[in-house]
Amino acid sequence: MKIQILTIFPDVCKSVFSESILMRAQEKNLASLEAVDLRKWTKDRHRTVDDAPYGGGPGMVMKIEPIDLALSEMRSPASKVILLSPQGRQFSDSTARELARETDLILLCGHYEGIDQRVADHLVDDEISIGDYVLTSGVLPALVLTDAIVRLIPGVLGDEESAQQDSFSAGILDHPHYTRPSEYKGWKAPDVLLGGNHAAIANWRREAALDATKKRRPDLLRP
Ligand code: 9D3
Repeated sequence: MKIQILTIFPDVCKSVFSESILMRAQEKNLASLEAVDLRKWTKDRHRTVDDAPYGGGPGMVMKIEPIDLALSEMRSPASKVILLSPQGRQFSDSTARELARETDLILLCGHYEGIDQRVADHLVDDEISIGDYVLTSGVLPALVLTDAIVRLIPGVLGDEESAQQDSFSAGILDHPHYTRPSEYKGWKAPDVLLGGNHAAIANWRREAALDATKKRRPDLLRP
């Protein structure tokens, strides 16, 4: 799986790519992660990627030309190009699973007030948002997609972690977790977890997960 993030903030991506599970996935050759600087395809002295909006109004709009040149050079026949934008369909666990089946993703990040509409209309295959809140750019959403997708690639997580993965996508919240000490400032871990009765522990976890879901995310129980 190759993921390229096209952005004016490549260093933000590089720092995320170089830690923890994303780093490990690259070392194991399970993922190739690349941060690509959009300014590479500018021709003027100021490396301009934006301009004032036609029709007037505040803010700046990203120009189509550097994006078109970049995508022409970056894309292969297998590439799927995704624009991160507040107007996109909302990202979810099922979108992550769908995208994890691709081999070549190009994630295009918007900055400023928006992107020339002709980019969405003619140059990309899909348009995705990560939720209804306003961020300053599409770079964090691109990293959110990358993180959610890469952890689904077989072999990226250890066996223990991937079992966890199943229970999370089962549409219910995880059960609470505890570790030593069994009592801290008078706050106790549940006794049942300290005994060795594995059937009782499994029952407690199932009930606790269901209780947490009913209380905090009842929407997950009736879809
Ligand atoms: C005034 C209208 N704004 C749209 C809600 C303009 C605007 C704000 C912020 C345009 C772009 C942005 C930057 N955000 C993204 O590019 C973005 C985003 C987001 O802000 N929230 C959730 N998902 C995403 S994906 C890309």
